[in-house]
Amino acid sequence: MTMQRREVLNWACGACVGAVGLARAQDGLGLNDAALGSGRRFGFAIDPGYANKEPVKSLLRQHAGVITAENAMKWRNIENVAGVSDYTRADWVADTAERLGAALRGHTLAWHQSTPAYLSTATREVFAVAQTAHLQAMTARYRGRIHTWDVLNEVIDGDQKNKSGLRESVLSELWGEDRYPELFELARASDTRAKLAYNDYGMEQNEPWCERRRTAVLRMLEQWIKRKTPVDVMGLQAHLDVSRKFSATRLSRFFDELRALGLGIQITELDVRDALQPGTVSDRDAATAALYKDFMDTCMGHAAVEMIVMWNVTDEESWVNRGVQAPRRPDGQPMRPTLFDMQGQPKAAFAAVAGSLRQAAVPFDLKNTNTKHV
Ligand code: 9MR
Repeated sequence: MTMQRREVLNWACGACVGAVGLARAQDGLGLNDAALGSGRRFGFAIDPGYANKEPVKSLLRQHAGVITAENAMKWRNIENVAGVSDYTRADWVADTAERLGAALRGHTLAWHQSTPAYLSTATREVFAVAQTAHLQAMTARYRGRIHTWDVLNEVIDGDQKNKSGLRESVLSELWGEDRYPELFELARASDTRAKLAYNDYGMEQNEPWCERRRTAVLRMLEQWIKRKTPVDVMGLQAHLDVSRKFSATRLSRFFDELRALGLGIQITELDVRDALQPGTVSDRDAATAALYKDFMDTCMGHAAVEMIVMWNVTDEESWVNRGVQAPRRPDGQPMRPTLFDMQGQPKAAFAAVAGSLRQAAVPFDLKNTNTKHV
């Protein structure tokens, strides 16, 4: 299928979702309704544990036009024991997206952190067979339902000593860096309609380490595209931090650089950490809202940015307040990274994001993305 034809199908698929969105747009309250005004989508990553409970359930009904499975589609969660796959939770997320009339992002087919533990000591041959089988099973099972697959996640390590800027991991060791493009070829062969994304973090702010990561990712993508790898989208996770510098000019230039490679851009895991931000809750919320606004205005000012997905819905279930890896605030308070507080009430960040979506300076331009390299 030609890229143009695939784009038409993607667009048609989007139009169905849009019809649901338009019906809701009358009340003007939904974030996805606001995003549709400039041809974009807005949504959230969810997991079954909390997404079927209030207040998350109602917030999704009101605001979600895209759904990503926070954990349910990860390989380790599907196949924890060799040869035994359980798709119950992944299916629930896919069905929930459908019930909401939302597009579905598949996350993620290959990632060092989601490789099942039983494979960590596998030979390269055994690993290659297992990774291929997993990718093919997932893309076949959800074929026709996925808007975009995160094919490969987080292989950049701008700080590593090796010149390639790529991360050393179980994936680089057992699959091989030189074979990353094959993951996209396998995904395209199995699902010709889904857009295929490379997804990574730490490239949105204006810090030297972000600059190194941007340089490394552009170099990697350029090489892939030269060898005709079917990568359509750069997924920018956008786990932002209010204590880090931000430059709209620099981020916009990075968007230009990605677009010059023919790539679309999706913001895939947006949230704002405030672990080091001092002051009262309302001071912290004001600083967070200001960064949300600057970031969102930059995204809404660029034609290649197609969608914005938040990582979690409320501060209550946000990953930054959960799990061992969560960096804690010195005052012991939870962070306030999402648009809704612990009770699901909108915060200053909600108003900032809603305003940005409504006043988008530039519409998403389908024509000028995904066309050069296929
Ligand atoms: O939010 C996710 C958390 O619940 C999981 O424990 C963790 C490991 O699977 O993954 C988190 O999500 C990550 C995402 O898959 C990739 N980008 C970074 C996200 C936050 O760590």
